[in-house]
Amino acid sequence: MACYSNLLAGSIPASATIAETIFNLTNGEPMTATNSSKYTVCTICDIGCQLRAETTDGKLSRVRAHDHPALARNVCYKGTAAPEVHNHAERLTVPLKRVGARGEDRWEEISYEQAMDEISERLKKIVDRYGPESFVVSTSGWNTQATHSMDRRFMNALGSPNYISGVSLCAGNTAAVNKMTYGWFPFADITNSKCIVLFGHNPRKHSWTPIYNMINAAQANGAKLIVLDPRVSDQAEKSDLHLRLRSGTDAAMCLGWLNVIINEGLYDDAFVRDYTQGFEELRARVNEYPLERVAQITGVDAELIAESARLYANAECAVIPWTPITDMQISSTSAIRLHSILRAITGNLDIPGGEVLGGFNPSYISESELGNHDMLSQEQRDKQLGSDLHPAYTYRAQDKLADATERVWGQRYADIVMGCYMANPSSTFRAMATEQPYPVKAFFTLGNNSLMSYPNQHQILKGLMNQELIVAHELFMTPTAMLADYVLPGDAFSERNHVADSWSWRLGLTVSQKAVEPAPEASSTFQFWRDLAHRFGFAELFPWESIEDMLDYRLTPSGKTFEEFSTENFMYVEPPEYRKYRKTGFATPSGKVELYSSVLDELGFDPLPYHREGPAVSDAYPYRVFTGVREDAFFQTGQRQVEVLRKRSPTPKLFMHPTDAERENIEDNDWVSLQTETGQVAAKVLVQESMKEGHIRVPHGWWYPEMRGSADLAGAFISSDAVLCPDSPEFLDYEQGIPHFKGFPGRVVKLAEPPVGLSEQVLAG
Ligand SMILES: Nc1nc2c(c(=O)[nH]1)N[C@H]1C(S)=C(S)[C@@H](COP(=O)(O)OP(=O)(O)OC[C@H]3O[C@@H](n4cnc5c(=O)[nH]c(N)nc54)[C@H](O)[C@@H]3O)O[C@H]1N2
Ligand SMILES: Nc1nc2c(c(=O)[nH]1)N[C@H]1C(S)=C(S)[C@@H](COP(=O)(O)OP(=O)(O)OC[C@H]3O[C@@H](n4cnc5c(=O)[nH]c(N)nc54)[C@H](O)[C@@H]3O)O[C@H]1N2
Ligand code: SF4
Ligand SMILES: [Mo]
Repeated sequence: MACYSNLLAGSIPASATIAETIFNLTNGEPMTATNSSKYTVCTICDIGCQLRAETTDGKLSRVRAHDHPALARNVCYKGTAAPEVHNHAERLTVPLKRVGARGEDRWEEISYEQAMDEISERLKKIVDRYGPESFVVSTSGWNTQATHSMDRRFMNALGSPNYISGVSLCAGNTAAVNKMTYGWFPFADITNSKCIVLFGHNPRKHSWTPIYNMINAAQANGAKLIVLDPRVSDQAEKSDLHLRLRSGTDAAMCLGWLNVIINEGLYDDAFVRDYTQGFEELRARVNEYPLERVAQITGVDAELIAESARLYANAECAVIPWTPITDMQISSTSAIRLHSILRAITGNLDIPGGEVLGGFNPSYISESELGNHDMLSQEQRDKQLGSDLHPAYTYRAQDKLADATERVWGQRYADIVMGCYMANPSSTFRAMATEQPYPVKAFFTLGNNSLMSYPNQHQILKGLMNQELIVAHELFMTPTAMLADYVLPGDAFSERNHVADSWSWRLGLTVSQKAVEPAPEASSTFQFWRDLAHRFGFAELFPWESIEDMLDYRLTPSGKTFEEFSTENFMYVEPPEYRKYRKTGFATPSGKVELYSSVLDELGFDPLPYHREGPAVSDAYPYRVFTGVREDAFFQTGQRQVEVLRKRSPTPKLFMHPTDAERENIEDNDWVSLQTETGQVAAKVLVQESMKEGHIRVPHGWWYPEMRGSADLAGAFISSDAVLCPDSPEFLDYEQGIPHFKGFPGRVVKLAEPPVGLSEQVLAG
């Protein structure tokens, strides 16, 4: 069973025998879906469980767990709430055109055709006047899934390099940085691993459920669990070793581990000799981080650091699964590189129970290929915002990997998790606000609540207010959509066909079948880009009439149409192949694992990883604040209007340690204002022993849909973490320009009264 859940959740099983068994199970086995029950990939969160969707009278009526026993536990209560989300009374169904001032939230209803004609005319004028680089697209792509890189294809045909995404704070930027070390972004084979290391990452029953199930399965098979988290998180509670490091010190911790592993000779000698470059330089760097220094930086006992490093390095096979915690801190590039280096020198790359380098799926045309990145000229690439200062995930850095990517993976572009050729969001919003280094005047946001999903919300607002055209493609009227000129209603996952390939991260194709019809004037993001492209004269590049045509095209290498594919398989998994690098080398300029990064070196950055301390706490701002600790009831900024979910979590909560609360004279349930140099937000306090002293957690993504009409942008500035997070240079990681969300200085002030206008439900929550 463990192996099934592993494979079917998208990873690769340990033995070919098991793989083949499941391969045979899932291929050629007729599906049992009927007209009233379809296999559908849930996109309420971004882990993509395949579920069953049932319909009644043309409406989604029930979503339940998979009928395949191996998948039956991959479901959470957000997924089963899909009917409440998709049939919600506030779902957008008709295109809206702004009639009031920007942000005033007054609209007229228009047809899809009129909206597309007007959007296209207005965008053409902006591009004629300011150049194609004045056009920005922001999307996370998880939820709109049917984009298929059509956004990049359109932008590249037009000549705009300015694509930004929430994945710049998630797996997208991790993918880009991983490529610098070994040319791909691996997916951890957790289930078959003997040691799992979670740097903050905290999957639970209702948060990234398949990963939670994989960890449980591995632990049941005797795997050890090491958790590094300032808090006693759910995963920390069931760990073998818990290291309560100070937030924002993950890179230092990894350097400490490497110090132990290298100096005690716990690395894989032969692998290091044959497949890496820069080991001696790495050794010298690591020796700058003796355990006493690391203990001082991280606040963790030196002996515990050593013990955990040994446990990891001595395990027969071990994984450090992707974590967003190192995506969002000041030493992000170094921390991500350090994870890669640890995986490599301990011999865990591309082995069963280790970190699998999947490569492109040979049965499916990749988004990287569909993006048509070659169409974008060098002149336009050079204008990509932020690439001058922070190039790591921009074309400027990633193009240096193109030859190697082609040599090993057969294609020049590997846009894994859509995160490898992005502009820098902070630079982009600054350009939108200030028109420096050039004017940016059109902003399209699709399936992304941009206002609240990057740092420095005040600057984002300024940038949005300075636009001549904003288009939002959404299921609901969000604070970002309220700032738009046009709001287009999107279809939801139960309303479209799709084949999910996990954005080239994992080797597996998962069918998602349309169960119900979308509203007549709603569109998929595929349709949106296709229809816009046709109005721009790019019809030849967008020859598909429908998503199904596009899926037929993408499935060409499999020899099947979408219809055939989706009736024959609910899932298709490539048979595993390990240690492919023995034949091909790694997709880096040297062909080796680059412990010393030639790409960073060429770009003028430190080619070796290091720890950089974030801005220090002070008397004025005495706490280390981190954002996050995902809430079970919601995905990111979403679902606050869905009653069945909202009642599980009605109110934003700020966590404090009892000692800190006592010092501040604050009690459980008090309303407080959390303040930084950039802004302030309000939340209710939850005093928790499990918090680390001196640390404060602010939740992500809170706004109040119920305040629409009574508060500006439905209360988007009352409790949103993005208001607090600065993006001035001292808060940005050098190489990527990633903001420091894990340990920025802040203070707490008790409020005499809660913020005005909050509902009874929020006040009581
Ligand atoms: N300040 C701050 N910013 C962050 C983070 C943070 O912790 N703090 N976290 C970062 C991380 S880890 C991530 S993954 C990103 C996530 O960023 P996003 O993926 O943008 O996440 P959401 O906030 O859920 O916004 C998604 C929006 O898409 C809409 N939507 C859902 N399904 C569909 C659909 O099928 N079609 C269309 N058109 N719209 C749809 C939802 O209504 C919602 O408003 O944010 C990042 N940004
Ligand atoms: N229900 C639900 N599930 C979700 C999501 C959701 O919104 N809701 N979002 C999904 C997405 S897009 C993502 S990216 C993931 C994120 O989910 P996780 O990876 O679990 O991240 P968080 O829950 O934000 O934080 C996890 C832990 O990091 C710890 N932490 C804080 N600062 C630091 C630090 O500096 N170092 C270390 N080592 N630990 C630190 C916190 O104490 C917390 O326990 O969850 C996914 N799953
Ligand atoms: S974990 Fe829950 S919300 Fe996420 S994809 Fe699975 S069922 Fe959907
Ligand atoms: Mo994320």
